[in-house]
Amino acid sequence: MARVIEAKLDARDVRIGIVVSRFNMVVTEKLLQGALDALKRYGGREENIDVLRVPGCFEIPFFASKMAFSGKYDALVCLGAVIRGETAHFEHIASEVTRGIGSVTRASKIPIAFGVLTTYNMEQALQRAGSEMENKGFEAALVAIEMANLNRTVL
Ligand code: INI
Repeated sequence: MARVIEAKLDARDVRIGIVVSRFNMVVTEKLLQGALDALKRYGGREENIDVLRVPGCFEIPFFASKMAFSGKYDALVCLGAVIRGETAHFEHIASEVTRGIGSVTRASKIPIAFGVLTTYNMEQALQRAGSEMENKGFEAALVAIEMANLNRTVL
């Protein structure tokens, strides 16, 4: 039989850092609420959860890096909303935050769940910031819990 390695969705003993951007706050606060709901639902304890707010998505990788290398967290959740404007600006922000978070998770070996929305308009963003599984913050927090536990296994 093949050995199957899976982790439980149990946040009781998991230290989570959340980096959330304030830009498009009407969306990102809902993502944050979703993430906190998921952590609570799966047993996460308030004293094990830190939330750090940054101005915009471009600033997320900087603090994600500091948190990831601090040794204080088992996993991070990055939350933000990049919404298309009139110019190509949003493409630069979207690619930089994605690339930045990817490099931080690989370099630090701390799992990071990517809860950054990239949408063409506010309506699409709000649709993805609803309740439970329709909330990308909720989904990202579940990924962080699973990855934190998986990271404690044999590998
Ligand atoms: N930041 C976002 O988080 N979302 C956006 O949609 C966005 N757009 O499109 O401009 C955005 N810009 C700000 C950026 O993240 C930085 O905060 C800013 O450039 C200062 O460094």
